[in-house]
Amino acid sequence: MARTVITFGTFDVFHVGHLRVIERAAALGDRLVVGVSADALNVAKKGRAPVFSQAERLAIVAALKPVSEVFVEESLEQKREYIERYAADVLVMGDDWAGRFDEFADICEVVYLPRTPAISTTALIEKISGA
Ligand code: C2G
Repeated sequence: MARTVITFGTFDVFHVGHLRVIERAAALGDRLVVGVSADALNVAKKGRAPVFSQAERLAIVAALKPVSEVFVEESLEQKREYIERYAADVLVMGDDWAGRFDEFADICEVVYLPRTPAISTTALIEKISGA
């Protein structure tokens, strides 16, 4: 049976760290589904809107070869619902989230992948703005 992998993220100012985690997540199964966080979720949780809108971020992630399907992640609290809706066998997150999603180990495998070092959206924004 096909193995479905699910992952979540904002993927703002898309960079190679995002690409690598998506490639490694896809390699763990046959089909990768990606939840892209809503603009409203970012405003509520991080106190700022992403540089690129959710429609733009969704379009970028959906166009990637390893990605089978994308959806808008409306709330961090709906993970269990999303895992069930997409019948995910594996939940993948970068290890900045290590341990945070262990509660879903009853319905899927939970895997934390090492982050790509030395690159982040925040660092890129600072570099571009000359800070
Ligand atoms: N990532 C990575 N290496 C980097 C930067 C990011 O592997 N240098 C990974 C993160 O660990 C995450 C994914 O890329 O798995 C997306 O990162 P963000 O866009 O920062 O997503 P985040 O805001 O952490 O997700 O339910 C979670 C939310 O959607 C928030």
